[in-house]
Amino acid sequence: MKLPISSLLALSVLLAPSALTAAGVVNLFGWSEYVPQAVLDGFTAETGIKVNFETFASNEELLSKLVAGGGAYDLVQPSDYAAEVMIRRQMLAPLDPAKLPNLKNIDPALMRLPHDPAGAYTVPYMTGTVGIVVNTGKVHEPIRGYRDIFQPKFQNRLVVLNDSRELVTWALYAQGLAANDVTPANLAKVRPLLAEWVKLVKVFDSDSPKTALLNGDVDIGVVWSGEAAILWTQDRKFQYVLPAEGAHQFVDVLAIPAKAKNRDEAHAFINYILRPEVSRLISAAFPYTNPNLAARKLLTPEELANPASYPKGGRLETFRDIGKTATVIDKLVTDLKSAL
Ligand code: N2P
Repeated sequence: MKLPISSLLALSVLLAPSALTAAGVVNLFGWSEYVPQAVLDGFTAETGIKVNFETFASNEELLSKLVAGGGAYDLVQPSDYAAEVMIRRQMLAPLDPAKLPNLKNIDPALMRLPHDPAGAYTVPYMTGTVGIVVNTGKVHEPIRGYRDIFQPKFQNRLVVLNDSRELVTWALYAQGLAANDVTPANLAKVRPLLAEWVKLVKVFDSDSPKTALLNGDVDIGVVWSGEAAILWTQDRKFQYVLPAEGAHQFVDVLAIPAKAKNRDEAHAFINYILRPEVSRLISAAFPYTNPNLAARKLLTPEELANPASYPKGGRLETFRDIGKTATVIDKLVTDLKSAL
């Protein structure tokens, strides 16, 4: 039997659902509020590859799950310093550049950073900062840094990230120290300060700290820049401030665990999100700093003018792998919180 081309095409459309199931799966472990559902759906619609998506709210949560051997993930989304830990512990598979032609879109300045000097294991997803967001409708005094907000007058008016390393970093900065100066002596120094700070906080939330600000439950936050950027799009009264003492800058990446089974699918996903028109959708939903220069060209002037997404100036530092001290920091903050 000879079929015309048109009916063959029709037939392939009819067969598509079974072709979809045959096309495989990718198990993604990523940050909450960071990967738009539309992007996952778009990838599946085009490739037939199903995405199983699980989320975490801190690098330490990601690391402890993977170190314990949990989760059969094909793709993970650590920040720079957590990727550094995973590379050191041989927990990541080298990427195949031949399967990532869209990598050319990434800002070269964000490749081969200290966490992955050879650029062999990681692809930048989004970058951002951690800063202060102020509801200027409620707070009229000038806010420049951590010392201005962690004050008794703002007790119960603060939301901060539920993240031990972040909290300790802000206290280090407030004492004139650097983000990675986590010596036992410096931790002893920040402990009394942090003990006071945690008493002032109303909400600890890393997933969606914007919510408490939007609801008017609190007036000041120390949050991921993308959260502050969303608030600014909702209402210009939410102003973003990079703390004068210093601020954390992160480069969040995609990487493939060494034990991943579906490596081709994982590469296909990475290459998909590196497309400018896909990457711009990520920016539209979660307006962090987009490292994809081709995607940046597609952003609107308003998106590029968002002061939280594309801040100017600032004394910025990235985190480094601090080895076992990470556990010490976690215990310190957990102890202070449980004393509340
Ligand atoms: C997304 C948080 C991502 C930024 N909710 C933290 N590196």
